[in-house]
Amino acid sequence: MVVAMAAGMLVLHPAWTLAIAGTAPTSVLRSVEVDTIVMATAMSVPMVAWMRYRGHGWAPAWEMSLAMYAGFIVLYPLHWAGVVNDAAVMSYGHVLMLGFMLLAMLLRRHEYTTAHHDHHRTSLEKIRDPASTRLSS
Ligand SMILES: [Cu+2]
Repeated sequence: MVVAMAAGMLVLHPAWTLAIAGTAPTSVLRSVEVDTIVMATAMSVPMVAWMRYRGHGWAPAWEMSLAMYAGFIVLYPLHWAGVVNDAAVMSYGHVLMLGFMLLAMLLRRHEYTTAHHDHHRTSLEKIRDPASTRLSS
């Protein structure tokens, strides 16, 4: 999951930087708010795709995306108050993001501790063949 996030960060975010290259330095598109929202989106899109591919439902995928945005958004008030600068919002936001992701995982411990293969199996299959639940990965 983190690999998918990093891939989005390394590919999609630079694409955005390139896209706004022609805008004025004072453009709202260059504000740290827009920049971090784009960053969170760039990291969420491949992450959601990866989670869906691994059999997670939409709800945990949205929660995980929310965690990406939340890390940055909670810093905006501090930024507006002049406590933290643009770079700090971007870097601390990534750290907080991981914290929120951990929280999202703890709230759905079962979802994330069960073998991935298990999401694809029906309850009936698990009842018929409970041993393989632990052995599959
Ligand atoms: Cu990032």
